[in-house]
Amino acid sequence: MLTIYSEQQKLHNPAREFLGGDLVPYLESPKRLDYVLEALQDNNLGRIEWPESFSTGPIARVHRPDYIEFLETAWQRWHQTYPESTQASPYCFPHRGLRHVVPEQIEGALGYYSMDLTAPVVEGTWTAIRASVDCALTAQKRVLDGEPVAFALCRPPGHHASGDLMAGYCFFNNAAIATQAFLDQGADKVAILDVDYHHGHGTQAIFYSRNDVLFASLHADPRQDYPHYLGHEDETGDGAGLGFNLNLPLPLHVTGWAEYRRALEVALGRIGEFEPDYLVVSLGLDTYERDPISFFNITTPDFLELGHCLAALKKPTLFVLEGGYALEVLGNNTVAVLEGFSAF
Ligand code: OKP
Ligand code: ZN
Repeated sequence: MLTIYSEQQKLHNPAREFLGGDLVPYLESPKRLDYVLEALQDNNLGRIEWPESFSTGPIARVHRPDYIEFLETAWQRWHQTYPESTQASPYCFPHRGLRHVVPEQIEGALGYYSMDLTAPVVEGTWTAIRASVDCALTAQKRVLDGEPVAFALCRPPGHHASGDLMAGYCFFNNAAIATQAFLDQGADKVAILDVDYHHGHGTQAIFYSRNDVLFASLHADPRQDYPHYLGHEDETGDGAGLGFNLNLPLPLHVTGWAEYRRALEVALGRIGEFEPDYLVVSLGLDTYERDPISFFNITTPDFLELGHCLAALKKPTLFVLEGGYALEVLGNNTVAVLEGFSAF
């Protein structure tokens, strides 16, 4: 399987994140890429190529121009205000009853463009998030040009980023940008299947009133885990998009492969019925039984099975990496899905 990867993605390297009331080492670390690369190479999964560089044009199809400009300049503005600081984080948000106007000052602007504290901006963030989008768009282009399947080895991930909000380690929504690129280049319908443990609420929000994109997601019940405020079963789409959003929230601790597989069949059935031209998979490996921040019980052999199930759709498929934080097995779990897909 063709993989697209850029080393520049490692430049986003925050030291810490806020978790459980403390600052802890940043879980979404550049090392994730090394583990996946190593496993791809050890298992001879196929060619690994660098991405082409794209302009911000395809990003602007999904994200607001002021949000893109904010991300480009945020580090420099923060650095002028706090020269000693190594990462920019908001501390204050335009919550209920407050004005939704972008403040002039950087901290206020950071809060305006952030849903939470888990997407800090550092010196290398802009370069890395552009490279991550480049990986997704290059892999998308290869699939459009006839490659039956490609893997975008993206980092930072993207599925929590909406049109103008960063959240959950995500800045630009790689999967959404690639999906929109398929549509802009002639596709009529694209299905996104999000198998990350966390609900891809950014992707959902981006396509919520559209019927040319079906968004289907299997994830931890938002009543029990992040992103907490979106991802419920009754969110089925809006306007023309009604019926084109499928959420399958699953309970923590008791969800193993048998339960997961049943929900997966529902999602695959709906995708089959939708008859998409392309399938985009938001591939999170944090459903893994020993993931440090997640509570499903999916094993490495289950991931192989997941790959098989996805291949049964028989659609040109773009895999985009999202989460997965059990570092030592992240590579093997990723390879399991991709091998399961190819072996079908
Ligand atoms: C990003 B991706 C819950 C902490 C949640 C943020 C998780 C972001 C996940 N106790 N922290 O979907 O893997
Ligand atoms: Zn996740």
